[in-house]
Amino acid sequence: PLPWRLRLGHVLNRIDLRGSRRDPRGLLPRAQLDVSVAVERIRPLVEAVHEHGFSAIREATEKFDGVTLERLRVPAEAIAAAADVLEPEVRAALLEVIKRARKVHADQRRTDTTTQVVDGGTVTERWVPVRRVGLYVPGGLAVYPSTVVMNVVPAQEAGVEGLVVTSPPQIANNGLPDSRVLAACALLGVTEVYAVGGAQAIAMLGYGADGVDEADRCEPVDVITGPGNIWVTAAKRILQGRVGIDAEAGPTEIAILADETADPRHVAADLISQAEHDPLAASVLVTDSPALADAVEAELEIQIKTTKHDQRVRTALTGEQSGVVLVDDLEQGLRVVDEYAAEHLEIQTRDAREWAMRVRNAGAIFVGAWAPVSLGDYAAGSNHVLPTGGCARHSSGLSVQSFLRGIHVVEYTEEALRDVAGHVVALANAEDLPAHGDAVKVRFS
Ligand code: HSO
Ligand code: ZN
Repeated sequence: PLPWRLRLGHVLNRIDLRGSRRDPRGLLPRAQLDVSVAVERIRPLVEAVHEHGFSAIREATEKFDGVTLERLRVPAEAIAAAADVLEPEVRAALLEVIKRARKVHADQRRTDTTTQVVDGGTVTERWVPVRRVGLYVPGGLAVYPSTVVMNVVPAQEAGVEGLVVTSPPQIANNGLPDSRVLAACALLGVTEVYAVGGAQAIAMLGYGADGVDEADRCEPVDVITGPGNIWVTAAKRILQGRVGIDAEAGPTEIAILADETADPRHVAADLISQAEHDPLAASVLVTDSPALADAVEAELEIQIKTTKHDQRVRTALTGEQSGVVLVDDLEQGLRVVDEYAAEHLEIQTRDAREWAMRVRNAGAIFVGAWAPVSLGDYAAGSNHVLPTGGCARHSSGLSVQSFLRGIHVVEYTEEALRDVAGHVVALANAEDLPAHGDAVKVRFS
């Protein structure tokens, strides 16, 4: 371990960047997750599903989920029944969060624009939804009806006609996906649901698969979205190109930029909240206040004692991917959080909004004391499928845009083409592609 990385009896690693003008790159805590190794390990399974369909899916499901699949597709009655047994307070909560998410995502819809390039020449950009989308909803350490909402709502608002959800079968639910996941599908009007998880689910979505009969067939999709474990991510990487995929989702992350005005109880609770997802989850505090760092440490010790998933939380917080980064001032803090490019970034500082507006790299930003990440996980109206592992430097979270393609429609009159013909010919010749120029000239000879 390097000298500036100290544990000192704390829960979190300490990384002291004070007095250092060094580029923070490489000094920040982050798990190294090698998807490429998983890609090679999972490729035979993906190929088996491509070749053998149902029998390969069935075999993998037996092995990984301990469930013998009778059919791929969840019967309509089972989806309806799940909605019937849903606890009233969970139903009310889901309905409210669906409403909020719809409001935000409806505003992301794009209108076609026509640009008059020259007299007689226009380019229209048509925004067209993809035809069919597969949404993966993970099982594993937790089940995620909220993720159903976050995937389905933007796809629906984009105008996608074919929406498929797939989620691992649960032994506890008679080999069907989690009952609350099914209930969320019912509330959203999704009727095509498959009881398949893991890499085999991604392969099924990508290649399509025959089930036990005509009604059990899964047609291939055009886009696959949704988080999953490393095998799911690896399978998505294999299928990419044949289908579109969203940004790769690794273990969840929270970074908090805080000064001495932050409430250590809030900061500690928020760090714990995302650590609860996964022993590999990352919780990072960036602060210019050593006093706050100490107070947060003290709070973590108190709060970990009573949190339900204390094992997981402690493993995540003490892991090398988590830590406190001490900085000289918030300007340096801003450079650090930009370099880190967190999936979730909270700003708990004086003038939080101004700092938030200066951040370049983050999946989503939560401003001030009253916007914890958990609000965004469920009920802010924002999306919680967000880029992790630094992908926020180049990618955005799930949105209506994830399900649209912009198609340029080019319309030129004879005169408008004649006017520009010389330029086309000149460039065609410069690229030694004279037939390109000929295709214009032939129209005027
Ligand atoms: N924090 C997770 C989303 C989630 N949290 C679902 C609770 N349920 C990744 O953004
Ligand atoms: Zn969460």
